[in-house]
Amino acid sequence: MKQFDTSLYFITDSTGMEENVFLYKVEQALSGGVTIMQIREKDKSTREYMHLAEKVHEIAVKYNVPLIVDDRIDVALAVGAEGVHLGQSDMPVNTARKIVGDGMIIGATTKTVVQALEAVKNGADYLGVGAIYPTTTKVKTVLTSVDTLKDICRAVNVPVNAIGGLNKDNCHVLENTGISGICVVSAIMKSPEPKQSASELRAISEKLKLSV
Ligand code: TZP
Ligand code: MG
Repeated sequence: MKQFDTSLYFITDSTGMEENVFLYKVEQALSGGVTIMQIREKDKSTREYMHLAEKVHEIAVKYNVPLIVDDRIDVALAVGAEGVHLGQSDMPVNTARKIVGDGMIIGATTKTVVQALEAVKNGADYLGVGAIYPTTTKVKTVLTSVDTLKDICRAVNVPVNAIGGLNKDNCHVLENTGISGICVVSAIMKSPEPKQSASELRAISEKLKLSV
């Protein structure tokens, strides 16, 4: 059985950052209480993506935090990451499952109950649902209502995380939704104090989970 905790799911974005600054932020975030992490790179070559994923994985292992690779099963397998995250335009979850086997975590982005049920039937271990709020992070997405988020949480038996524009001041809308955690990019990545932000967000997420 795969064990992972999605309470505070941190997604990285190295855009415009020197590698050492990026890696320092990642380590700070982990030391602040991130429970699961995703490396998400949209503009890197395969070689560059692998290089960064290897570095990030080395740090994540020290904190015993699983690393999920966005979009790329090949990169995830190559660096020995714990999982892969797939959107609606990426490789279908059932195909990915055949390739990676049962041991690897597969996450899926879903925006409707139909998509959520399909992803879980096909072998997804957790779902990301959003965007709950408009986001400044580079992504093709539309807003998902909190009601839809609730419906998805009720419909599936895997962890469901909310994503999109979330920060410490606006997570209260997620009370009583049934989520297992929150996903954030900029609330940690763009914070001048990533460790403190991660620690605050972790506490907020733990409290939200108790509101179910
Ligand atoms: N999918 C939906 S919103 C989003 C992704 C990857 C980006 C979330 O970034 P932020 O900075 O936490 O709003
Ligand atoms: Mg994707």
